Amino acid sequence: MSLSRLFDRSLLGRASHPALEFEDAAGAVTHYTFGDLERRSNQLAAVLRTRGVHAGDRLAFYLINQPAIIDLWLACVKLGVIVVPINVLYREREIAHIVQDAAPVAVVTTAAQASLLPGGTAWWDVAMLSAEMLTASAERQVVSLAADAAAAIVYTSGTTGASKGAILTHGNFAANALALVQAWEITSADRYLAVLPLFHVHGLANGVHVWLLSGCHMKLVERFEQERAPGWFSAYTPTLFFGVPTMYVRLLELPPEQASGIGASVRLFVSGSAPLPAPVMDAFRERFGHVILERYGMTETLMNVSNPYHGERRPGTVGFPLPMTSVRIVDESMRDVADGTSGELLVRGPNVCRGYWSRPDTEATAFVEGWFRTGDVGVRALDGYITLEGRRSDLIISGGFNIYPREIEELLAEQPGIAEAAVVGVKDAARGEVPVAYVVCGDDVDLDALGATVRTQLASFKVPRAFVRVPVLPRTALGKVQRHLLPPWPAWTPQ
Ligand code: MLC
Ligand code: AMP
Repeated sequence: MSLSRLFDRSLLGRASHPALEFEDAAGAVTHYTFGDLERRSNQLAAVLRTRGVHAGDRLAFYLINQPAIIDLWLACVKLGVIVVPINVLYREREIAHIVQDAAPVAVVTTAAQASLLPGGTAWWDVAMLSAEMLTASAERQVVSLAADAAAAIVYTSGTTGASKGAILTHGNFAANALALVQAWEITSADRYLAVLPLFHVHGLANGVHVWLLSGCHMKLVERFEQERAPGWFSAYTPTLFFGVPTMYVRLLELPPEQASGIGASVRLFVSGSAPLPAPVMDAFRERFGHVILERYGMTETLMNVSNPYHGERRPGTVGFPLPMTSVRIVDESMRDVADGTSGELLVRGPNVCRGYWSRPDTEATAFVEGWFRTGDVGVRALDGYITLEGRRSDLIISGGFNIYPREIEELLAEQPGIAEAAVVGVKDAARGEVPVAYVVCGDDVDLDALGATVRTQLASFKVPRAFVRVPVLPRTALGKVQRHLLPPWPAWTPQ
């Protein structure tokens, strides 16, 4: 069962239909039919075969949104090659871990971005691949695969500081796409405005896959830009928009007449990847005339729970389990709690990843009797609506991007003069949360210089908003840092 068979109803069945338009940062637009995408992916598959890439090999990409990612994804799906997306905001330290762990044949990137890869990383220029494709055979070859064959390894920040690669199978992606198309009533008549990065499952597994499965039309842009968004909405008139809460916060800054104009063309706005504050949902309904549909997912499980398409989309909740997905809420002893009582969410279904790449140790703790431990804490109301209340870990989500404090703390502790550090998430109106670092160091350590150093080594969203000098970190008798006892920021100023 190759995912590619699921996409055939569009790639083959709707070959002559317009499929994709891509607008680059300069505003130039290119158009593709489904037939074009079918041909291009066959040609790229031929190029990859010539370069010795086979089923089961890993191939990474480190690219800003562009059609080449679609070509690459489809070519790899057809060949059974395992794709490893790398966040384009990651820097050498973060990429080194992924490249070392997944051991891809190469990283597909641009000549400019290649300078950010760790020394010695094998990389292929996306422009060269595209040029080679033009003269390659367009003959279709689809490798026959089992549903549990890996299609992608997607790295997700791990509690240990180093991220882990969730192995997502052809079956996982297929189940997710089928569930969403059914639940959100997506058809070939839809027009999807794709602003989410394609290196995360929100943009890839939800966005790209519902487009390819339903055969609707997609407008892809390099990234969400607040200033350009009104123009995209008015010129493209999408019916479908998927975003993270930060994007909705940014859209609320538009003047009311622009907001109601945007609302007029759209059928469905979906939010996920981070909590959507109820006031944002209320303000959006007032300004755009739409009740945003909030859903809940994870890299490891794809989508789990969604508010209903028909019926009440209840603010502050994520709704009901999606078709084929089961959810339990359990206490510390893994016993089911009663409705109305908080507990950890466990998930089971064809959407849940096979495990972590080369990490049998973490698999043992991630699954309990076949149920995946999400680490998210929530409660189910008597009428079934699930509300997420927090997380068991220290995960910070900023603009929909995940940050594990431990990774930043380890980097800070490596810097000269820093004895130790603790990173916490503080509330931010636009991004949900932002990291703030508390560092134990003498007055001779220049905190501005420290910030500049961190900026060169971590993705920009992980760079602490502020560095606060403290004499000591508050700890429990067992030595665990008590983050809640750290002086509040920004009210507190260093002595
Ligand atoms: C931000 N930047 C990007 C980028 N997003 N660069 C390339 N691609 C992107 N998608 C860069 C900017 O160029 C800038 O760089 C810096 O980051 C800050 O950008 P900003 O626009 O000022 O930030 P902000 O207004 O906060 O908006 C950021 C955002 C972004 C909301 C557009 O955070 C975003 O795209 N978030 C989506 C995250 C996502 O897809 N998560 C899904 C995870 S899957 P510089 O150099 O100028 O600093 C998951 C499962 C699930 O969680 O349930 O979905
Ligand atoms: P990631 O590892 O990037 O896939 O992030 C997954 C995490 O994002 C989940 O474990 C949740 O903590 C969080 N998340 C996703 N959707 C929502 C949502 N609608 N509300 C609150 N948190 C969410």
